[in-house]
Amino acid sequence: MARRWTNDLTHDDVTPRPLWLNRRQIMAGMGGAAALAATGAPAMAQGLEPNTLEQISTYNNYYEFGVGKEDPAAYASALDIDPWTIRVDGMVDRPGEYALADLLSGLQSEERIYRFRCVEAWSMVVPWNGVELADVLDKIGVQSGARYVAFETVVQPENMPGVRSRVIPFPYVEGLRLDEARHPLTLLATGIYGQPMPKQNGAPIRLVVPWKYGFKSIKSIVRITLTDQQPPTTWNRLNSREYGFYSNVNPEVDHPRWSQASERRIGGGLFSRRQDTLMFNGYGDEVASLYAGMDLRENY
Ligand SMILES: Nc1nc2c(c(=O)[nH]1)N[C@H]1C(S)=C(S)[C@@H](COP(=O)(O)O)O[C@H]1N2
Ligand SMILES: [Mo]
Repeated sequence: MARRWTNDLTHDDVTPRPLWLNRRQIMAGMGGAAALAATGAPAMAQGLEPNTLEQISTYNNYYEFGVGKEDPAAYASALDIDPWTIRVDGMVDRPGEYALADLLSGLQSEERIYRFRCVEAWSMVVPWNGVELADVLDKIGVQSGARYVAFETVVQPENMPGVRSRVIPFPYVEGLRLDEARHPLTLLATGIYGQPMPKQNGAPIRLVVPWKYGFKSIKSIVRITLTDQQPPTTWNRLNSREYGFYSNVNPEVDHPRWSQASERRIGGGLFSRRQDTLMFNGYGDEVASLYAGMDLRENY
């Protein structure tokens, strides 16, 4: 079993009770926009209050269904997820076509409340359910020369309007260095709020790498490949100057077209202040050592 990571965000602790009370009391004592502006800021600055399932499943990026934030919720119901098979290949001891249930059988399911930061500078907090990717890697048996894990999303042209109109090249592909993939924070998520993953969020199984920009968290995975070469990734292929392989959340390295120093919290309300973006999205204590000695500006 992988080394377990102890969640710092739980349903009881995400927003410390005194903060909640304080915010409510302040809200009660003030009116309208001024109250929201004044009180939204300190509570939201914590960045730890989970978004609602409604918010998480109606504002999405899933280009296979279109480029609009509302397209996935509108069209993803057509995604065919039963049966679901994942092809495991490359430098592994036990390659093959795995039924999803077989790949996950015997693995410990976890709930993880993570910050989620899109490269477009919006963010949410999502309570995921899933397994540690490390446990899946142990199950398939990573061979000694492997250094990277590559992932691929399903392509169902008949069900995916964005694929039919070729808004970007498909299949969507992503990858992690093996030590990133093995990190206990890295999940293969199968649900949100204890419910099966909504199709628009990447049913039936998607990656979640909370210290990286959201596009690394590839949806609806049908292939996992172990390799000794850094694998191509969709956004890096499209624009390597704007989207690097690592794409760690970093408020000090701006996107060429916008600042990454702050973010808009989805559901924060019309008058809420933008919140500061945290180094490694707030997971620096856990993951900074993975990048020791690396120039994070070069390796964006
Ligand atoms: N296959 C696939 N995976 C994808 C994307 C996509 O377009 N296609 N978008 C990425 C981007 S840019 C983000 S921000 C997240 C959004 O995940 P969410 O809709 O669950 O919030 O999914 C990522 N994974
Ligand atoms: Mo994103």
